[in-house]
Amino acid sequence: MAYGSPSRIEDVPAYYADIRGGRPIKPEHLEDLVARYRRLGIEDSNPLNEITEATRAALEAELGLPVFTGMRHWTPRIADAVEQGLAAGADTIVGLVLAPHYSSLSIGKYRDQIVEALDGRAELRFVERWGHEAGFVELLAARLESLKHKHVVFTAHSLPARILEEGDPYRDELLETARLVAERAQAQEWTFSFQSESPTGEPWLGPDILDHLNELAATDVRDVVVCPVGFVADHLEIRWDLDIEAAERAHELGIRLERIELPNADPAFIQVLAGLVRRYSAVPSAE
Ligand code: FEC
Repeated sequence: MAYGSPSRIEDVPAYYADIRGGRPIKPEHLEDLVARYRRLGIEDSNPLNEITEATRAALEAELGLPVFTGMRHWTPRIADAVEQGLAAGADTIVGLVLAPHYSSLSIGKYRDQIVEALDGRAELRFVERWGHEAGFVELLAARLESLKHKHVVFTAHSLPARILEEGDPYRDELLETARLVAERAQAQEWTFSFQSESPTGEPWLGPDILDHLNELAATDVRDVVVCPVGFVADHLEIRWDLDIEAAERAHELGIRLERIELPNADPAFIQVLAGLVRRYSAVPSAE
């Protein structure tokens, strides 16, 4: 399961409406979103969804089992993937989200969609979290290897701050992945910040990467490498929020900013995903 991205530029309003779940959208927010997708070159096709398809195809080839893609906010929907799986004769379905850390507002929402779509018609083995998997930590650490002398900023998507009062494990899980990767890569100096806050009118988890760059500049940090730990592919939040917005802020502040390559459909990442599916398929009641 993946977040999903609009297929073409004219799909952006419907996609945004799906994300908002019926709540109103300010016209200026929609215009801004269309402009961001346009600047990333999404007109008649979307390379961001192609990465998800490449990941699906590589995982299917590695496992020798049918693998279907279901998007949380676009097509094919999670319900479509469930129907395809059932039509292929599945009596057990492993639900795996292409996002590593659990939050009730993230992985919990994917789970709600797959449980509802399945409606008890097959056994579901749902992977709730995988951000501390050794192979994932190793993959990110390897990408930091040649950059570890710089100040490392680990990032992940922000969420409304109220989740902390609800006891949500999201922030703790992210910090633990950051700590594990930093330790494995022997990073000398590292911090964590959130990114991609949405204009919903309530406080979100911080610090935001843009504010954090200001803080780093004030303490004379000049070489920064960003290591996103809460995303696995090059999509809008990476290619806009980091590669354009954060890069512009860093430039203004005199900071040299780089980021690691995301896992995308890298064979080493496919091995991590395949290992999870094998484990969850083999064990009657998943961890
Ligand atoms: O590349 C693409 O086209 C899709 C990029 C994309 C990813 C992504 C991942 C996450 N989101 C998460 C939470 C929220 C919450 C809201 C929210 C809003 C948006 C909007 C866009 C968007 N998100 Fe997203 N998210 C991506 C794209 N996200 C576009 C709406 C416009 C905007 O904010 O700029 C607020 C919803 C609301 O309005 O109520 C909450 C989380 C993740 C990481 C986990 C995952 O991938 O599932 C958490 C990729």
